[in-house]
Amino acid sequence: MNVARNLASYLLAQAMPLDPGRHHMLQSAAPQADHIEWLYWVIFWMLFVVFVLMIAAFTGAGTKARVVASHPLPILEKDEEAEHRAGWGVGAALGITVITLFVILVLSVITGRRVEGLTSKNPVTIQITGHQWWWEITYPNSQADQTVTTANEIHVPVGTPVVVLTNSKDVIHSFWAPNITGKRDLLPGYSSAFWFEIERAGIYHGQCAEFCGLQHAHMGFSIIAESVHEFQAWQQQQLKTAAEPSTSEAIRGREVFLTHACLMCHTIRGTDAGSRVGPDLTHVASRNMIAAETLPNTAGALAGWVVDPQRIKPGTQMSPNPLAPDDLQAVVAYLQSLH
Ligand code: HEC
Ligand SMILES: [Cu+2]
Repeated sequence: MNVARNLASYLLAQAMPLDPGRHHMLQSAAPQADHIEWLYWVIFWMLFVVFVLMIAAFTGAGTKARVVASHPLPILEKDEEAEHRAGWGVGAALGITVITLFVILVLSVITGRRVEGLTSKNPVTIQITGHQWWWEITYPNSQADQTVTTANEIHVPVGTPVVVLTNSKDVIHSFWAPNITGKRDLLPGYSSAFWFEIERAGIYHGQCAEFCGLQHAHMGFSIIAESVHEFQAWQQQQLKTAAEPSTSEAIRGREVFLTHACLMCHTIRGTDAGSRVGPDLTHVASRNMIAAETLPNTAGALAGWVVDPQRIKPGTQMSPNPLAPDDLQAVVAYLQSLH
């Protein structure tokens, strides 16, 4: 099986080079995705064999029963012997089909079990809350000031079980990072849990997999798997309150932020902004992307987003902010100082 699987993986990679870091079911980086990939290849080869047998049978039948147009149709005589054989043939084919489907069913159940199985030795716990159309990520702690809150970018340590608690603020979303594990629905008002563990460091892309409204396609996320050391450093940095702006422009930007609508929807810890309609911006500059993997986290993209998010993600909960150009520049400078 492994040879067949590797051969197929190899051929696929030749035909369609896989881009590490993007989402791909056939490039697993975690034991659970491994199990799912294994099931994929088992079913793939079973169906391949069925396909070849079917084509062979059709070809055989086609060559045998050719009717030549110029000849009159032969008068068929009832051939007891042949009918008997055909009956057995159909019966056998039916039996094999039922057995094959049953084997697939059993393998699916076994794979489901393997994916579920929880080995929680010193897990990291994260809470993922779905919003239209972004992901709120918290690392809960019994002490409120030790809780990290971020958006759309999930940092986890490599080789450590991660327990994920899920919930949704509005409609059903589905968390899907194909390199890591199967889909998990996030249901409003209903908490559930699953776990994963990543074997190889890297950035793995994920996507909402349950249609959740207009901007469903712009509801991506990424999982950043790093060494335990890097993860802890990241966590320590995220625990800090917002950096004090050091340039006069950034100081003015904070002023703009706190005197405009921004503070009605966003939190920046260490300032008066403490609302949770939108993502926590305390460390927004530490993220690679904004708006759920829709834009790179650059000055230009930030400015475009802040002025008119409705043009980038029509329907998003963030209202347009027609700021004067120098106010906009100042607010962007401030956001970029929030490491
Ligand atoms: C009515 C609520 C609301 C207001 C007002 C608002 N925002 Fe937002 N903001 C949101 C929501 C919701 C999102 C997430 C949108 C998404 O990703 O689909 C968001 C996203 C962002 C992001 C991207 C964060 C990330 O990590 O993806 C930035 C930056 C941002 N807002 C800055 C601002 C600034 C600056 C202002 C004020 C000029 C402001 N917002 C006003 C609701 C608001
Ligand atoms: Cu969705």
